[in-house]
Amino acid sequence: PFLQNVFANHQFLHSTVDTQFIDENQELFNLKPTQNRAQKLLHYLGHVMVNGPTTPIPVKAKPSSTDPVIPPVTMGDPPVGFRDVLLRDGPEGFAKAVRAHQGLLLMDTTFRDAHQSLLATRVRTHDLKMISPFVSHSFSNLFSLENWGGATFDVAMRFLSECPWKRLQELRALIPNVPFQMLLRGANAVGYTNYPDNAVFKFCEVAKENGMDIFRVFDSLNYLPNMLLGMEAAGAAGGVVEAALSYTGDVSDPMRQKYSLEYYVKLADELVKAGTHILCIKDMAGLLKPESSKLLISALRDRFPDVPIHVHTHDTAGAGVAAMLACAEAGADVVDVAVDSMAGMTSQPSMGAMVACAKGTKLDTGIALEKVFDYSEYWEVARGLYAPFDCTATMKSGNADVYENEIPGGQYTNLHFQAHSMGLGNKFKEVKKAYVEANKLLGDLIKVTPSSKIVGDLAQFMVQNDLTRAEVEERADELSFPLSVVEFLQGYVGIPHGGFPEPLRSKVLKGLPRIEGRPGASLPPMDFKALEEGLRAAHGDDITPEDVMSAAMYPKVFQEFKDFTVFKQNLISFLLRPALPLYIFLLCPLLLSQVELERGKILHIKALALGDLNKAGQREVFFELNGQLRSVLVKDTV
Ligand code: 3PY
Ligand code: ZN
Repeated sequence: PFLQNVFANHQFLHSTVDTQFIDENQELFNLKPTQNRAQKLLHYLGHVMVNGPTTPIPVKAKPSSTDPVIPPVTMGDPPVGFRDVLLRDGPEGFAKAVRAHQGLLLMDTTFRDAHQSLLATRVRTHDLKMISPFVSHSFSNLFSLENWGGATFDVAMRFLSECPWKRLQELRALIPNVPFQMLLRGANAVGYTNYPDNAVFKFCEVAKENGMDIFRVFDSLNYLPNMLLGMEAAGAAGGVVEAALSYTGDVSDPMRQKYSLEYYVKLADELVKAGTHILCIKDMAGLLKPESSKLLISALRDRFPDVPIHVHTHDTAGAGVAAMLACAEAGADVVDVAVDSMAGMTSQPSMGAMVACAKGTKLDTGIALEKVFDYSEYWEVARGLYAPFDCTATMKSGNADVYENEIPGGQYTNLHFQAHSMGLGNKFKEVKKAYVEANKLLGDLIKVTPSSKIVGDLAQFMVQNDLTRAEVEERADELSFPLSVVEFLQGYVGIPHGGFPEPLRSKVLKGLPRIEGRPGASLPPMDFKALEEGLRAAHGDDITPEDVMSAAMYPKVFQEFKDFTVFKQNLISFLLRPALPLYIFLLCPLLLSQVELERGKILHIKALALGDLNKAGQREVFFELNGQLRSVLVKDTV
């Protein structure tokens, strides 16, 4: 780049110069990696051409070619909603209004958990935006719309080339009246591991500034210190704190008493004592049956008459509506649903079914069923655009075996996809059985991101190595366990209820260090100033506080996102139908002619040919870049 700068220099071209010329023209040292970025871009394209789109779970189904129809929206401002109450009366006043509300309130998960569970989190902002005015006008009486957090944060950058913050800002502008809700993984924020405390605080602050209202805070082991940290962070940001007990086991089964009614009530005591505005039961695997719902919710209702209770579930077994009705009858104020065409199976129970079942009773939701039908029709067609990511490509129904294996909704879908994409469709049952055994080995854990992944990793390890639980226990000191399992045993995730499994822990760890107490407490604070400076040096001066938080959560993912964002956004302008999933076009780089890498910097790219597989398992991909032949070597992983 330096020599190119020299040759492009006006003074150099038009006069006789000596070396002083270099001292006088400092811009020659402006070595921003344009070349480098072009090369990275070719690498990226080459990778897509050789290995297909960067997705862990591609299936062969084609996206539908029908665009969804947006139902008509009445003119004018949307009706007043609970967000107006929140803005006027603050979190405490909001909680009071929720508790005083007659009838059942709903949270709609269509914008987050539903597609995280059914469509591998791939729904783009575009499709959310299109239907947002309708949501704002038709469902102003929702308790909230869950539209952020959980896996949506990293997937947006990683697979959709979208800024998650921009999604939040855009949806906020379109839906001013319905509270927004996000899923915060306690001390793990929106990541998979503990962050320094100040990163969690800052994250919540920036989320609140960008329009987030309600923070559902959980910890994957129900480890109280981690939960308290997340609650404090959400509260300090001015958000509504919704502390969530992650539910596992079966409180109605006297044989399963590790996670008993007393256990949950005691934990709820701590969360209420810590000042949660709302108490949530997070049934991430969909294990609540009508009877256990009744027991659990009545116990909590009696104990905390003034605290709103919000219940989350998944419909994996098919009993979701029955369980949520039982919760509502036992005194829950809010339950979670997804619009009909995005509901059922590993997603939430159906909004339409819930609205219809409650209609005319004391639980009446006040939601118009005809509006739900229109909403559902939009999503039925929009869902078709994501067919390659849709779990129904392989999964045909839910399954009551979830009561045994306790696999959370999203993970159930992922494991099913994985078993099928490895040609092990008939092995899913085996994977699920191994999951049960792995859970027992680890001491019967609460299983939700990331503890669910630890159990899943151990299960996969057992299937791959053909190991039984007894064999793992016996040979624990010689086996080479997945890193996630080792780190869990070291204490990096927190301390599980009932402590770590022994002698497994000692056998696996031997001399490895053990974390005492809350893992984040020993992490040094994040230096945001240094982070921001680094980002400015790498990406230019338009780095925002939101970018800094993205990089704080996911440094590498953010870097790649930033390197390619202009390119990929440009790519969108090549889309014939903007509703088509972006990756379809990433598969067709031949469609490209020019790419504006950044404003004014245009690259002309043509994909020429794909070379044969070499001995190292790589292929050479040939391009023409600005008229010059270029090639990149890409590892063929297919
Ligand atoms: C997440 O952490 O993303 C979840 O949805 C957990 O249930
Ligand atoms: Zn969920």
